[in-house]
Amino acid sequence: MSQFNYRAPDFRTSSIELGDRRCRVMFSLAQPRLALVDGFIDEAESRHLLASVAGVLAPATVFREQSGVREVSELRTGWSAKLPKGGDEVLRGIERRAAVLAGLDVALAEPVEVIRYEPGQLYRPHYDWFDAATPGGRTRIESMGQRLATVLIYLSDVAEGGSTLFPVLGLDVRPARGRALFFSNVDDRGETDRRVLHGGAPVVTGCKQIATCWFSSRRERQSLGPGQAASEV
Ligand code: PD2
Ligand code: ZN
Repeated sequence: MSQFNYRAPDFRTSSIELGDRRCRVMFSLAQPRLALVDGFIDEAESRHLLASVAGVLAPATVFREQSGVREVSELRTGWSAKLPKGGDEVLRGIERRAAVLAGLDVALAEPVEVIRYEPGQLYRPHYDWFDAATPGGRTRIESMGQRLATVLIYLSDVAEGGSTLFPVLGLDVRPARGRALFFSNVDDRGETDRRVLHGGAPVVTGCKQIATCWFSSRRERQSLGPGQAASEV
């Protein structure tokens, strides 16, 4: 039996309709499901996200799956801040578009995280999914669900370095402002996928700014309103 009943949209088309805009598919893979789309976010929206985190960026943290705590680590340097889910009209539009790209209900979107990398800063290869064999991973999955999908939105170009790398797939995605990279963290059987190991290469020159929208298998408890049932896939 599948762990999760999720299969991402088919990207074998030259463009994809995301509700309020049609984006060009630059590149896609069927296995694992992955797509790079152009024109996902416009300049005003990028500037809005960056302005929303100005002054509140803090050193980025990683989730330690053994202990279940988040901490600063050399595995992930750079600066980050989370934006309140559905915090304003621009953010709601971006969350809705990311949900259509992922083929998931927007209620499953986690708060968008904006990340800034300066020269030398990086995110070492990792999985976005949580490991159910670890105590912290198991607790996370039980409370908030498993990470089913990731949408990385590039808010800036980078002069040199800063690619998103997939060592198992042999992919190197150059950041380009306005593009979004989607990938599924589970395979067609709904099992966590080891092929989507990925990281952010060190920035060499310039500054890399991205926004990450992860989708969980269970909507967050705190986002449930009165009388709303928890939805799960
Ligand atoms: O900044 C990146 O390219 C990157 C790479 C891997 C971001 C993430 N993972 C992430 O935010 O999960
Ligand atoms: Zn990641």
